[in-house]
Amino acid sequence: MRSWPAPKVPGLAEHGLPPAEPPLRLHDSSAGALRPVTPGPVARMYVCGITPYDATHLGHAATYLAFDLVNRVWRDAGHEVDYVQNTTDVDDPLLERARDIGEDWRALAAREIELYREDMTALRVLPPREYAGAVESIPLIIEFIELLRSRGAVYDLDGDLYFPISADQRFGSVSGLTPAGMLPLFAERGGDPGRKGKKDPLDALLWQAERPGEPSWDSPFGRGRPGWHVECAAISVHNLGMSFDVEGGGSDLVFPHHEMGASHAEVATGEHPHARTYVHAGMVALDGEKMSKSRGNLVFVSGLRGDGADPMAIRLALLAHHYRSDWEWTADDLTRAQARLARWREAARLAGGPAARDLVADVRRHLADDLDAPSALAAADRWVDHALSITAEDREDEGAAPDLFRLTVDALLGIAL
Ligand code: 5CA
Ligand code: ZN
Repeated sequence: MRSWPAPKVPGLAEHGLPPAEPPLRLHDSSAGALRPVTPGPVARMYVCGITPYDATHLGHAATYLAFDLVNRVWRDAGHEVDYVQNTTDVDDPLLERARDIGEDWRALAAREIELYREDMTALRVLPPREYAGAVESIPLIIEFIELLRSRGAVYDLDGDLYFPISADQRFGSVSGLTPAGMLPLFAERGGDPGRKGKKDPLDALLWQAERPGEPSWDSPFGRGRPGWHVECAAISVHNLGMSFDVEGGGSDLVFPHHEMGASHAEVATGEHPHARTYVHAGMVALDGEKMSKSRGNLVFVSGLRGDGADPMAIRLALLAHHYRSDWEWTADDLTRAQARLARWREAARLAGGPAARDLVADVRRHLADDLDAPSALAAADRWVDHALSITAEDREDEGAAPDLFRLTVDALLGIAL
């Protein structure tokens, strides 16, 4: 599926700066600790994309910005980045919404994906190399289920196919949860623990037999459509292989989605691990509740843009919160970001300014420390405060510094001034 246009990323090394250091460390959900990520020349990342039944809200945007920082830090360190993202363009909530509003589910998905592309472009998020829709991936998902079947890891329940978690000795290693901790989350997040006839309540649906009035595709196991977890397992392994560097998404995906995906992928390929690091962004809330399409308490990126907000201010507002924290959006977030953006622009327009080499090192150091964007923004604020406080004469001593400031916040933070 078509991705979106890439913003230019200036190379800091081309401007005579030393290579990036230190290496990136990220919080790995499976280890429950910070771990260095150590990619080869090509860093590989899979991030779970939207279910396109409603527009991109600020929670989605915050999550995609976190992984955009990973992408930028890796590029700055000289890696090529192979980034893959999916979009869940057939799923229960999408079909339900399409029915509710009397629109064809394909038209609804296409419209929302287009709006998402526009939002990502406006926020200057680097596009994935492969933007994979679930529908267009059905042949490779079927192949993947066949692979699981050849390993004896599929059983039939009234025409639906299930994955027995007993096939995976490592099941639970991504989330670190006990079965008692898993069950309520499984029920809450699309699972069917109560279905009669399952071997284990936590077994995951791989293929759902055709239901009247719902879309379905031919397969060796009859007409139907794939389950959710197997889509991301198949798309990630097909495009990136096993042991890719980072699998990412919001913290609501740790269990069951990333646990099941890893389990499917490891049993299907006989290799371990699915991803070397599992990275999860915190949840953005509004009015005390997690922002979610099903709750309807949403602030949309497109809504703010429509009201005239500068996308760079939206980006700064989101980056002002650490990606792993759960936080609540308020109108103040945008007001503060607009003021910050105005000051940064003012400093970037000055002829001359204080040396910015230390700033580059500070921003790199903060981002390498589990993407500490709030501290990186504070370091840029200090440079700006100083630039705006010194005399024109002093500024002239350092002719090229505002350019370096501008390049740094562009390359590493994605902020175009
Ligand atoms: N299509 C699936 C992933 S395969 C999905 O979860 N779609 S989604 O539209 O519900 O969410 C898209 C991404 O945004 C996911 O990574 C999800 O974890 C993240 N996300 C959803 N709600 C929030 C929120 N309130 N705050 C932060 N991130 C969120
Ligand atoms: Zn996913």
